[in-house]
Amino acid sequence: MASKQLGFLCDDRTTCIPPSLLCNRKLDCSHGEDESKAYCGQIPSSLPQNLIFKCPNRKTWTYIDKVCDMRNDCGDCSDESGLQCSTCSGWRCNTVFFADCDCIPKARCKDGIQDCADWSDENMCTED
Ligand SMILES: [Ca+2]
Ligand SMILES: [Ca+2]
Repeated sequence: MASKQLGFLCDDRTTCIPPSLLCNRKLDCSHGEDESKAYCGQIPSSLPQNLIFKCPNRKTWTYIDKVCDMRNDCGDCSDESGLQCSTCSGWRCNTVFFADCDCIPKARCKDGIQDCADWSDENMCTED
């Protein structure tokens, strides 16, 4: 996980939950304030604005802990772009699945399934 982690502090002032657990329909704070109307009534504007990432395409948004997690949450990979994410902890290539951006998890190297347009995930990438 990235180092700049911000979270949501529950009312007990001890439990800090990852932003993406806010309004996920599961009670993660002991009193359920992470699912309260105050935060979840008008998503995303009711959410704490420092915990969300507005996609540059202005069409959608995601939680800040979903930025640079190797998954395409903005739909156009803008949450995974090299501008956002300086490092790729997996393997970087042009991917063939749109759900992936240009960085795939190392676990998908040499797994017998093509992830990169040039097959480099199966030919060159090593899982370590
Ligand atoms: Ca929750
Ligand atoms: Ca993402």
